[in-house]
Amino acid sequence: MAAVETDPATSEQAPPAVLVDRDEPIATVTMNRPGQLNALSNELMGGVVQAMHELDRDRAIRAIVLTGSERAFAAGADIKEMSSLTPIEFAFGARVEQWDALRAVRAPLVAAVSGHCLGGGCELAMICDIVIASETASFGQPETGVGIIPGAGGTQRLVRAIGKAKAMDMILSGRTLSATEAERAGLVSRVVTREMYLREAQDVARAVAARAPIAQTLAKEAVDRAADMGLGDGLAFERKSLYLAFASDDAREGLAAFSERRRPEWSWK
Ligand code: CO8
Repeated sequence: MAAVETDPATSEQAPPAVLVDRDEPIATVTMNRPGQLNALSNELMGGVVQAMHELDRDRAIRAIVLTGSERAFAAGADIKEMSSLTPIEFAFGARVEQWDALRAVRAPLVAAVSGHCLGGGCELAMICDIVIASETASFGQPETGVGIIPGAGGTQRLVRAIGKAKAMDMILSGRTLSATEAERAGLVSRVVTREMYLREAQDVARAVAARAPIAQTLAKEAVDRAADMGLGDGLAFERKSLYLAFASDDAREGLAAFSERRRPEWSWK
């Protein structure tokens, strides 16, 4: 498992904040501050972004799993680090760019969530395309309890995922959702046992990676656009994306392979 290079000034003795394990065609990115429940420090977020972008540019990698530890996917932004920021440093520092950079990742992202998934941790899971949860996972947006509000999509993506009533309850009362509740509400794709959550997420990533990569990228973009567009514009965008997929060599290959009863070979063209 490779460690993402971090600032030598801060990481000489500290273990790497992010680990990357390649097992083509998938890779697993592990947040590695277990003692701090994977609180999202600048270094940790920087490591996640760097790893995601390197993997996203690598055509041998077709899906990425993002995970933490069994006790915590991530317990939110690093409160101790954040408390020393000035508002201007907050607004114009790396943090905002890091979140925008994750949104731009085109490869399918599968979150493997166990334990605490709070604040920025829950927002990170929501940026992923598929969320696999351990039965121990617990989802929350507790930011108002420390005097701030969700700032990486919690007031927007959560409402779209589970609706206003439940989102307001989580954000204003600090209520957490169990994995089963989160699945029922639409925040989580699948719930499995504590022993299986990472393996299940990697199996899902392999299934995603086996399908036509251009079609997967276009499908991901179209689904993401659903949140930004009215139905008419969304349907028009979907149709254009279908035509683009249809123009690919991989579409010819996939359609021929079905008729010829063989496994398709994707060329990414
Ligand atoms: N930040 C920093 N350190 C943390 C965090 C955190 N979010 N969460 C846990 N830790 C640390 C603790 O300080 C403790 O460290 P130490 O042992 O050195 O004191 C260690 O992790 C273990 O934590 P606890 O002892 O508290 O463990 P418990 O099992 O007792 O409690 C909880 C677990 C309930 C998860 C508790 O740690 C907790 O409430 N954590 C904070 C949760 C929270 O409020 N999260 C929201 C943070 S704000 C946010 O995410 C805003 C995102 C905005 C992004 C904007 C981008 C532009």
